[in-house]
Amino acid sequence: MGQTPVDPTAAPFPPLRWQEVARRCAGRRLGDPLIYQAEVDSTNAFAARLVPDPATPGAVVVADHQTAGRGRLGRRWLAPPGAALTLTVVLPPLAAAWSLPMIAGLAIAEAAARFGIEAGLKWPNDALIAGRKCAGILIEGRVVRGASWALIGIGLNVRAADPSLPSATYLDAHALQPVPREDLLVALLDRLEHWRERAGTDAGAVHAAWRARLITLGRAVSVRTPAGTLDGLAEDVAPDGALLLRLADGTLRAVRAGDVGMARMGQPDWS
Ligand code: BT5
Repeated sequence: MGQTPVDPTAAPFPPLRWQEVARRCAGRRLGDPLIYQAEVDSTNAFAARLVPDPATPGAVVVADHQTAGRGRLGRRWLAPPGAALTLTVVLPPLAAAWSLPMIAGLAIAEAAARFGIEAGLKWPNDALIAGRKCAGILIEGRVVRGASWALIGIGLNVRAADPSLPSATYLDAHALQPVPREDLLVALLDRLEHWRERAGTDAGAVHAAWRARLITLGRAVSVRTPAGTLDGLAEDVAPDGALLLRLADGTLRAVRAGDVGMARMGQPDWS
């Protein structure tokens, strides 16, 4: 299915019917309370300001528009107003913080699957459809009285992607009919809750499910790390999520942070 460029003169996308989402999440572990903002700087920044008051585990901040949406390493997250799901889930201190990107990635892929869309995961924090990025995850922490609260930020393109991002895609471009953002958000929180509980009882199962969805594995990659770029074969992922990279000299290197470029026609593409 082709992608249609965003027409700036077209009617704006309708706001999220957040009251409906709040009603459907009432009494659940995630999404009660659901805090809606029509416009905010960044849902992660807003959520950080909320912790610890109210220190509500499972609180979700969702916005229709971010004026300063954040990616990793100072990068930006861009989305036309009302076109994406942009949210942050506030979780209490967790022992296995390394499982958070896994949980979030699995939740994105499984929520998309409920609408017949197959999304793969790119190490460490992207979701892709047909090779293009449809979602990103930003995990941040907020330390309060020695305890580190987790902020799971998710941006998922639904109606459109920002026209300045040629390698981005959005769910509706791959769906037979428009994906209702309300249903998608409820599905996303449901899958997050499922995998978060699983992480507490069977971390190995979370790792295995995440690993099975990683499209990065088995490919020749270039990984930009804080210490420089590494080329090699993305062989596997360690239990803590580190990428295990087989270098040309045969050694196996565990990479904990970086951006993966996958070779496309001989040129690494980091987008
Ligand atoms: C990420 O960073 O992909 C994490 C994005 C997390 C966004 C959510 S939205 C809700 C919450 N509140 C926030 O403020 N942030 C989180 P990174 O791996 O650094 O990727 C950033 C790069 O992806 C940018 O430099 C662009 O190239 C590209 N990009 C930006 N917006 C995009 C979009 N909507 N779709 C696809 N690619 C995008």
